[in-house]
Amino acid sequence: MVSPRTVTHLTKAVAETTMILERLGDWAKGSLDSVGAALADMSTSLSHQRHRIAITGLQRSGKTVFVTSFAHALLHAGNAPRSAFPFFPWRDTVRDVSVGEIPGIPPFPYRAHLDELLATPPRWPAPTTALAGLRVRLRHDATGFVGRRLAAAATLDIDLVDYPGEWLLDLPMLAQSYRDWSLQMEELAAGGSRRALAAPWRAAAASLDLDAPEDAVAIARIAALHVDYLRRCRAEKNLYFLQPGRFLQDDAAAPADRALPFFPVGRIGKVRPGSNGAALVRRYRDYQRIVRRFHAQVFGRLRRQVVLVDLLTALQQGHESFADLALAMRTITESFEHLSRPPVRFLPQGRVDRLALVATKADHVSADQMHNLVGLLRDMIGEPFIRTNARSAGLLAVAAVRATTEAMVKWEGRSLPFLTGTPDGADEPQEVYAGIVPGQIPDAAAWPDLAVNIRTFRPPLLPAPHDRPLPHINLDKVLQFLIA
Ligand SMILES: Nc1nc2c(ncn2[C@@H]2O[C@H](COP(=O)(O)OP(=O)(O)O)[C@@H](O)[C@H]2O)c(=O)[nH]1
Ligand SMILES: [Mg+2]
Repeated sequence: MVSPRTVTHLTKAVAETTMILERLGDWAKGSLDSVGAALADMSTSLSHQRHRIAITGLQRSGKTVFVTSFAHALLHAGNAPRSAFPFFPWRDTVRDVSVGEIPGIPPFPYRAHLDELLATPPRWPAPTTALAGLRVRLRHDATGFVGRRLAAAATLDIDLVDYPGEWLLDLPMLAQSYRDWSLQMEELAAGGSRRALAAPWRAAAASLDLDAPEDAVAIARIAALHVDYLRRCRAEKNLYFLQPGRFLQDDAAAPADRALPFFPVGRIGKVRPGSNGAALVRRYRDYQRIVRRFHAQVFGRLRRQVVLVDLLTALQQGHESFADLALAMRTITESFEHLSRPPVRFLPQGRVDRLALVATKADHVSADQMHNLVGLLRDMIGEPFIRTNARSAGLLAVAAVRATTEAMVKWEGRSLPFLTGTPDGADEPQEVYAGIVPGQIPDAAAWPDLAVNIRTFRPPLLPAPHDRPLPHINLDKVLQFLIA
């Protein structure tokens, strides 16, 4: 006979074990290996097809807003007037559309983000840094010969996966030794506004005895100064080329993919076992292993990718910020080139079928500036890259959520396209002239004369529930490029 007390006891033990297992599951979920396993599953059939689209870009480039608006548009485009989302090839056949999770991938909180955009007053979604995904499932009417052959449920999944572009920024580290990487970082830290911000960690690193026995506390202290430097470069100077990217957003990684911190020391030579120098080299190699895992498990498995770039903010910040963004974007596009021709022997060969390069927040300028905005993006990415990838790479200017409207206003005898929107921090809509976007990267001397005036706006006030695509610019063209 089992006593009731034993039963209670056992039930409790089972419940606790289940909880621990669930927690372990959460812990593993989202690690690069488990995401890789989930992405590897591309099982489809004649009546069930799937497009998987990755959305990436540096922090604040607009990924969360893009995925939210894109998913919302897919949900509602079928019933909305054609003008709300002109390219939507399933308009006439779609029966129902739903949003769900991608098994094995941390869920993208679509509902919460949409609620923020549709709140009164509306808010931009809270910043996020982790990899997340969602599945939009479209079911089609089985009409016509093909439809009948495909049985009742012809299903199309459009999987959207949002991952940090900072992870791409780290890829060149795979081809660099700790010493080469350190020398490059020190050179970068010696110029421009980085110089002053770098002084504390550089002084501390200079006094570290590389041959002394490993002192984890001393290394942690200098590493903290170095991360502080990276943070300030981004927050205070709007710089973008910041490595190691993961140190700026450690919360984005599952515990399995977290690395012990390190920092550059270019004077490193032959290291003595058990020394500070050996610890730095070891930590760098461990970090490389995580980057390689990201490459093999995530990056290399995503055949259709969208890279978002917030050119306009960098343009407004000025020459140094823009040049740094250009450096970061070249690095990111190179990683796509290297996917098919790996520069390092141990990287598996991958392939991107389609790559959309998107200048975001296009509603910050007037429509007549779109052409220049795309020109600027083209100049930044580099003509050789675009030529060699011409079939698969496309350039677009997009606003995932359009926060402004446009009207011609007479000003000093001229008629100019003004934007109307509620600037951040203001309560009432205002008219703003955003000026002229240069069609290519301006020469150093031309920067002071740039006639561009980029403001940030609150999201548009929209009635909720909103059963049609949110106002946007060219969002449907991204879909067209990726699937047509
Ligand atoms: N006007 C406008 N602002 C946008 C748009 N997309 C993003 N933003 C702004 O850029 C910020 C960062 O966007 P978010 O999607 O969170 O970037 P993420 O870090 O790449 O996910 C938002 O909080 C908005 O202020 C857009 O389409 N139009
Ligand atoms: Mg985000």
